[in-house]
Amino acid sequence: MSVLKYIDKVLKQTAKSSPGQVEFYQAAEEVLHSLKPLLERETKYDEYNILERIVVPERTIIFRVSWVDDNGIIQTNLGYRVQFNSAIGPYKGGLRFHPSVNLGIIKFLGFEQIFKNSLTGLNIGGGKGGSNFDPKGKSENEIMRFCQSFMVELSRYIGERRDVPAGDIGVGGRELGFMFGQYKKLTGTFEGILTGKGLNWGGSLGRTEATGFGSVYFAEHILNKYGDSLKGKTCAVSGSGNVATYTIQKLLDLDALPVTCSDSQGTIYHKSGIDLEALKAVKEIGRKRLTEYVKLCPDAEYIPLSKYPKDGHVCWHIPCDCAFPSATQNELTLTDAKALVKNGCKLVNEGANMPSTPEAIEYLKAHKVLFGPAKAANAGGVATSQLEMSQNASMSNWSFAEVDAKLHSIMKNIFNISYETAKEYGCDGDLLVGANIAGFKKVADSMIDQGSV
Ligand code: NDP
Ligand code: 2IT
Repeated sequence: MSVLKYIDKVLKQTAKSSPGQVEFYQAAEEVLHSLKPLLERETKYDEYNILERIVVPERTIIFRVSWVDDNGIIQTNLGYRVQFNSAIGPYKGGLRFHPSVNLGIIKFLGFEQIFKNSLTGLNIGGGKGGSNFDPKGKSENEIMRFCQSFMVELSRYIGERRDVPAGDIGVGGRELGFMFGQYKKLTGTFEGILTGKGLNWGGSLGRTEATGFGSVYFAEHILNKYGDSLKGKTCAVSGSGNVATYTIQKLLDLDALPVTCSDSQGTIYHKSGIDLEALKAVKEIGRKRLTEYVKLCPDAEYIPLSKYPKDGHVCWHIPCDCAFPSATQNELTLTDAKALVKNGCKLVNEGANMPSTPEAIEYLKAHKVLFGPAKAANAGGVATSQLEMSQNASMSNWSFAEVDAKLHSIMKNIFNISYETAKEYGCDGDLLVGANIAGFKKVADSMIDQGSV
């Protein structure tokens, strides 16, 4: 069977067995198509039915989460944990709490996580979980009760050598604390079953900053390869959560000029540069909307959703040299890619998971915009989670400088392996293909070694 026929056969089976899971199908289609140069050279993946196996999670857990709101009413949400692939290590990946969460979204994230985790060079398998619970507008006590209820079920399936969840959209230090406390109460043990923990109770210095910092280190490696750097570059950033905030912080450290950030209601355009302290005061500390930012920085502009271009995100229509989508999936569309190209953007570096649509990626590629694919560019977060696991296992605490140095070296390795693999397979400069092939090979070869499991 030709390679294309093999890929199409598996994608057809995937569509049939995962009806309506559009984000998962999108992720699978991208990965499988990008493996073409590898599959043309190596027939073993076909012989061992690796593609058929790798698109199916090893285990999918869906559970009810009932919790009591502040009015004494019992509310019900759905909880998920998809344990996708454990060929190279225990399942590892975040938990997302957002009303849009469904099985297809968790499967897309878990599937991406397999290859991302492999790229870090560390021994971590791929998993993801979450809930359609909406933390917005909930009191602290409601969030605590939800997290406790969620952990009652999740606790049956996790373990420091089994499955180690972390944060993602809507899940940060506060939520992880409530979940960790509940796990401890349920089991009577103090174990590193989550990462992103507080510094007083087993967390690692540098984990909070890691995804954003790592994303910027990755972007800097790309630019350096082409004889350029971030210094002096105007940068558009979307999102204003964990990844966006620390992307902005590192861009400022490197003398770049981040001029935007956004939340689900609107975008800030601050031409003289985002004020990091104001952003943290509003979002990280205050947990408020970005409309508050302009009260602290009156020279900044707030652009509400109603003024966004049709099918687009206004962030990408503001002239920039480099774009850092750091909010959510499919937030950078073809319309946006066209605006970026028109305004002379040189680099798109994906801090979020799958933020660019396939059409946008194709357009950026055709117009020679440098591209840092999500699996590589945002892998610094999960890599630092593994550093947290290492510290927990050895009962030690590393300094911020030590963790940051390791993060630097991991991001450099991820860039090198993505770049070199692309070259080896005749796709010079295509980091997306390079990252997908490099991430896949290690997992697929391990699956072959481990037999028909
Ligand atoms: P946060 O919850 O801290 O922040 C998310 C940000 O994105 C918020 O500004 C939020 O706005 C915005 N956002 C979320 N959903 C939507 C949506 N549907 N439409 C528009 N805006 C939206 O999450 P993180 O910063 O942790 O995660 C951001 C991205 O990075 C996600 O794709 C995540 O999967 C990815 N990622 C995260 C890692 C981590 O370590 N945290 C590691 C690797 C990737 P609002 O507050 O209005 O909802
Ligand atoms: O998408 C991701 O890589 C994360 N949300 C972080 C996962 C982790 O285990 O730190």
